[in-house]
Amino acid sequence: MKNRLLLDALKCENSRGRPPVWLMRQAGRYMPEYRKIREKHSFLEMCHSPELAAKVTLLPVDRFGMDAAILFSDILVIPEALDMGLYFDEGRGPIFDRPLEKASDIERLPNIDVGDRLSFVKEAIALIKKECTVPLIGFAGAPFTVASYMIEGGSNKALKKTKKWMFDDPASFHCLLDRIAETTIDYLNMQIDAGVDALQLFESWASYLSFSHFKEFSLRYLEKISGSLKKRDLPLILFCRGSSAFAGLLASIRPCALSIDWNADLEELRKSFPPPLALQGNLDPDILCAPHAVIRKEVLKLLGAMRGDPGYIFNLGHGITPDVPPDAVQLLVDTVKYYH
Ligand code: 1CP
Repeated sequence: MKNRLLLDALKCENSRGRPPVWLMRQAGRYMPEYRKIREKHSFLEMCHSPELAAKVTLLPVDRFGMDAAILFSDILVIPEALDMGLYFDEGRGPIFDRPLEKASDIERLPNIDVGDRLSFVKEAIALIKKECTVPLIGFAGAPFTVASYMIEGGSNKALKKTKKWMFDDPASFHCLLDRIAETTIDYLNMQIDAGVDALQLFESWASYLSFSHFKEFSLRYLEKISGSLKKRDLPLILFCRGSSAFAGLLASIRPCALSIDWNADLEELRKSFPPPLALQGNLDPDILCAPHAVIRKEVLKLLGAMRGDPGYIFNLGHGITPDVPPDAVQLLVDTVKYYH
């Protein structure tokens, strides 16, 4: 691996004068090269094919010069492996044929050998590691977020069924979170064995939880997962929508890094969370649809605020959206890379 900037920043030991840069969802629909492959294959076919997943993982690194690669896959391959019947509808996003509707449905989830059911991920990582000159980030969804898809039956921006279950029957809701956490631990340990250099957990829908419910239904499982990874020194990044509100709680379980949403003043937040905690974020992804002068100004503003910070990783506050023009991404990356 030639470029170790991300790994240095994760240890809060980056003294290169500029932070590493990568973007959540960097391997996705905003790239014409991605859309070209996608014309011939469904999204799940791409996830299931180690060759295609490896190729797509490397697309943004090769085109834009990112300092890290993130495995091309999805948080929903875990419920797919648990026989939930996942498919992607072009208009509606992910859909499960057999959503969980009641506590007894949890018993229906099979005990799986992750290394066997998700071997395509292992193979993709091996292929990527052969070619990649930057650190490879593996990932999984956090239990609350994954459970919400399994209960809602797909993408739903209200989470009414999930929260109803959580409040009506917290005991069985915990059973489900625990089942997902156990499978996720096996899955992340498989990714570690296959050679990833860092891991990120996505608790994308944490912002639906109150402070105390976040502690009970999210944090507890993030802690369980982070304490069960077989390589204790492998850097773990925690991403949450709502991470600025939950930063103190997240830091209390001692991850390597927090990925912060764009609502926070990162420079201010840094004062409460000094190294050795690394911080990642937090540009508003919609800025990438603004005129170039605005993008440059906002990127420079964030770089200035975090200047000289040995544990800062430049990223967005959430994933890049499909409407972002590729030249905006190049401008962002170049502005970070030529900053001094
Ligand atoms: O149609 C297409 O081509 C598929 C679009 C797509 C892509 C490119 C989906 C469907 N997932 C992905 C890749 C993906 N998903 C990655 C790959 C690595 C990268 O480039 O970052 C990662 C890390 C994810 C993670 C993911 N999937 C999350 C957590 C991150 C986040 O943004 O909060 C979530 C919530 C999903 C679910 C998902 N996958 C895809 C869709 C459309 C959705 C639903 C999103 C929603 O409910 O709004």
